[in-house]
Amino acid sequence: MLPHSTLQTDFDRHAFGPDFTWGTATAAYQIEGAVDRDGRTPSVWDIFSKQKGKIKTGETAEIACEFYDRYESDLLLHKELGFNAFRFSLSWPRILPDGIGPQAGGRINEAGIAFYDRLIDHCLSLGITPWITLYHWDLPHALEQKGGWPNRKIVDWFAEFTNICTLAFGHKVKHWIILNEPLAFSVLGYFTGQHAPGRRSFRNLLPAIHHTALVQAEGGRIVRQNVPDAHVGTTFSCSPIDPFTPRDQAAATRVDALMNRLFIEPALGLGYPTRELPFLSGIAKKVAQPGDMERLAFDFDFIGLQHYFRAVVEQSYFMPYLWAKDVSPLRRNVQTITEMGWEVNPETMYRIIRQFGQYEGVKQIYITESGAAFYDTVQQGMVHDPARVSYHQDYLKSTLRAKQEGFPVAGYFVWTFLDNFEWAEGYRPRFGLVYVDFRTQKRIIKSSGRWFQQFLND
Ligand code: GCO
Repeated sequence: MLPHSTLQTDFDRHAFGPDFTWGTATAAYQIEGAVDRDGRTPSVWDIFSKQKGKIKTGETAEIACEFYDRYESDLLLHKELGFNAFRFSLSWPRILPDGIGPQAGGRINEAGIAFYDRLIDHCLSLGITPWITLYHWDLPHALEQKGGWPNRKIVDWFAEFTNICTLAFGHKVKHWIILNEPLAFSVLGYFTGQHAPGRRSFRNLLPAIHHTALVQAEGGRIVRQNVPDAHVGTTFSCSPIDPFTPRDQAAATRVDALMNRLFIEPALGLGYPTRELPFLSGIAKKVAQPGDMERLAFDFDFIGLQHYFRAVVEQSYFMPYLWAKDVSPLRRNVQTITEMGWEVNPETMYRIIRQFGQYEGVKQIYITESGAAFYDTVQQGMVHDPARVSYHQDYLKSTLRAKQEGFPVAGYFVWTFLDNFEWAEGYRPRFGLVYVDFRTQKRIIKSSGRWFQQFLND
């Protein structure tokens, strides 16, 4: 039971309307484990996380939450919390161990298909609607060896993967998300090297961006063709960008173009934001093939916004191409920060919905991720996380404000269900509503999970 005071909000679930989707979001690599079981081959993250110094804690996701074996009991827990939707991703190397599909000479791993089939059936039997993300960063290593995202062939590789997945699951799953945060895997994976595959060169950046944007639209077209009643969208990481001082306005505009506009604008038929980021004109000059610019557009049914923090930037001559850098919350004396060092500022949820909701082509918005990492500890068998309870209450309130002003917000997915492998940060930052003891795999519902349980069952 929670103390009554922490339960108080001046809104209830009904304020969001009867059709609002309440879900949690996860990703295959962060929870499944079983990385070498039943025919799965390594992804770029398996290779990257074993390289010295890439993961801050030196950990890997070989075991993670053992969701591959525990999905049945875990989903029962999910049901108990009251969420009606579960967002998960398909591990490409579990389904296509060679990366490529049969058309290109590769194999389909039936055991991989069977796992997701069981998972989907289990969701459906519990009355939980499955939402599939096709790509949440675990590129098959076999494809990285062929050049990965900078190789134009990725457009065909992804098309075949999408084709196979939609034909296998499209009769049961109607909600499809093409990509998870394209900016993160293209820029962090191929330019800054902080994420897998850890490549760092400007030469790779433009092709990685362009192929990602093409795949985003092509993937949408394939889903719509194979699953005629599909509800198809894609996700974007996003944050309002504020200038540190009035002099930094131009820097903020450039960072906004990179962080918020780079992938949605081509999808909406607006092209890349080359005016603010002239280096992107290299795409049309050197990377794109004839007809590509039209192929970047796709009429998505919805967009997914993944919003966590506010960003403040200043001008900087040391950061090539962008000429701007982040001003950390610590430097700004912001007290409310998470374990990730991110500023908690609920107002920005409203602002980012408004920013994306103003595009004419955006029909529907889901918050496909929002959440906070804190340093959780178990005390007398319980995990009290009042800061996370407040985070979700406040971010939900801000979401509601945007909805009440008429922005078409249709759902909220908490990042995340279970504490899990937080990419280059390892297991230290815990985002879950459910605590995982990674030594014993024991699960404990945190007070934030209990708060949602009461809120959703009200
Ligand atoms: C991302 C991913 C998630 C993260 C989450 C917290 O946005 O990076 O979608 O996999 O774990 O955002 O950082």
